[in-house]
Amino acid sequence: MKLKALFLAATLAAGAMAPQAQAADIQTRLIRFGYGLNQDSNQGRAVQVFADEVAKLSGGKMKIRAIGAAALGSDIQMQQALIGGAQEMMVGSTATLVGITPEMAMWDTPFLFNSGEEADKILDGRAGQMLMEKLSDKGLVGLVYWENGFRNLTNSQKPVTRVEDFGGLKLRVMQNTVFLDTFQRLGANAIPLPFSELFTALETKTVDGQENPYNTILSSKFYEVQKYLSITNHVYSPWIVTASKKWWDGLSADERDVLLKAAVVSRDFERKDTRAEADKALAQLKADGMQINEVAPAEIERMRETIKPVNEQIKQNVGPAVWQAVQNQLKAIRQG
Ligand code: TF8
Repeated sequence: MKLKALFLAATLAAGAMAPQAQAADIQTRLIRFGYGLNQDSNQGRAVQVFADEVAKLSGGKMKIRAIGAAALGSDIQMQQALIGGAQEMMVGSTATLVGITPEMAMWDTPFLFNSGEEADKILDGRAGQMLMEKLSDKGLVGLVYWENGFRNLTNSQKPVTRVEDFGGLKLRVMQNTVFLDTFQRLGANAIPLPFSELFTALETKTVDGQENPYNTILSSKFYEVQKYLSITNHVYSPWIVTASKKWWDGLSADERDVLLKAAVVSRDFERKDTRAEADKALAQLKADGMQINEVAPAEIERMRETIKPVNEQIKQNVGPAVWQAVQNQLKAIRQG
């Protein structure tokens, strides 16, 4: 009887002194997490949520050092740092991964998704996970997709209302052959540039325009250097949270678990936050002086037709199996 009570007391005491995080195999770690947008952006806010969640789940042992505004380099530079093991984590566009993992071009397919919810299902489902796993041969680990969002066109020259209006526009595109091909087919003079050089390029008129979701046009202050915003919603861009595989392979199962769980929390926050902000951002951009036009459905249809051949290039990049899997899954979703 006495022994049993003693045992119980000892167990309780040990329990009180050893919360989950301390019992788990977790080391003190400093994790550099880079991103390209400003701290005051949907990307910056979600990185902070991730950092807080990692701290909470690891009992304060794993510390995320969030470094925004491309202070660690452009998406492509950060990817190389992750592959080499010089940086632990980042979030950036899937489009900038296409040079490393051609299958990622799937998400650059113009007009692929009709809504964010549709994108969530495909990205979080089998196809999205399949493509994420392709990164591991290349030295990267994909954790979750976040929403960058539907992309719209801005420029300093004129409202774009018809396909012909792309003619002669010097348009910055992401560093990716699919985007280059898409905008060349529309007649633009497409110039690939890292995002980190974009504001200056717009300001100095090295380029006339660019395309990004409302959230980014707002958080990167493009309205200061761009007069016209033409609503095209021509493609949905995901962001992807990645880790250096070299580094990841040295983590314990418990540490990986912390990061994966926190990544899911950040994803759910980020999508909600981004969608809520997108709804308000358009009005804000108007208030900031942008001239906004919605491209008519018939003209969107002409855009769609003009860039259809791009799909052939994407199919080649991703392989017929992935392409078909995504199309089938989409069909199933749309049939409810
Ligand atoms: C772009 C993307 C950017 C992202 C960001 C820097 O236009 O849309 O928002 O790459 O992570 O480059």
